Amino acid sequence: MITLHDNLVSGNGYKVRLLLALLGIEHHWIDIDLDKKESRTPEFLAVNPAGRIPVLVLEDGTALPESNAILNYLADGTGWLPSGRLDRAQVLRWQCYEQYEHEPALAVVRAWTLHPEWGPQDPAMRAALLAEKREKGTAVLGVMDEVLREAPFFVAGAPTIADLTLYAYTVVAPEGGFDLAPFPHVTAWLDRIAALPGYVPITHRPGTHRPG
Ligand SMILES: N[C@@H](CCC(=O)N[C@@H](CS)C(=O)NCC(=O)O)C(=O)O
Repeated sequence: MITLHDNLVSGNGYKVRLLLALLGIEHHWIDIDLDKKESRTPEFLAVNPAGRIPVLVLEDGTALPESNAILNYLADGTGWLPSGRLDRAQVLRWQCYEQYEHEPALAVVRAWTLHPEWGPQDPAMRAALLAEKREKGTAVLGVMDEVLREAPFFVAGAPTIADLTLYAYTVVAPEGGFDLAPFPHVTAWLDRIAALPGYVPITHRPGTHRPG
């Protein structure tokens, strides 16, 4: 059986948890306690030298880190990854956008809000970085709202892993102080995702397995 190394607070992990639930794929789930730095132990670094969750470990022991790579692996051959060349490129486009523009703003502001001990501790530097990330995050939400004004989902008019990639840290953006009310097309899209059969919220805890 496949195994997901993960943590419930992680939106990157949530992307994968959500797709596993939507596809109904049975899996082991291992909770990696980030506060206890379990992602940096020698044992975990042997699984992912980058020291990050999520990591999917396949039946043959191959470890696949990076949330969006895992989504592509799991979605291959399903409706969550379109078969057309251009549609697949559009999925990749939104996954690149998420990693470069969306996650570094929305996810980082949330992480530093939930965990004041994370990020730079110099008050002036922290305030300046947070202000910059809030501005960028608000701009990203504006881009998403414009796209969703014209289409119900990001690619090919149907839900794909592009949506799950963008959904995970958008739905929890208010935990970082982002107001979603000015983005009605984004909030309507969040509702459409939450209505999908098999949907689970970020707080849903799969059966937990501790190593050893
Ligand atoms: N680009 C990676 C980012 C993964 C990532 O940032 N993981 C965080 C949790 S969301 C983590 O493992 N942090 C613990 C650490 O860095 O030790 C992905 O999309 O999976």
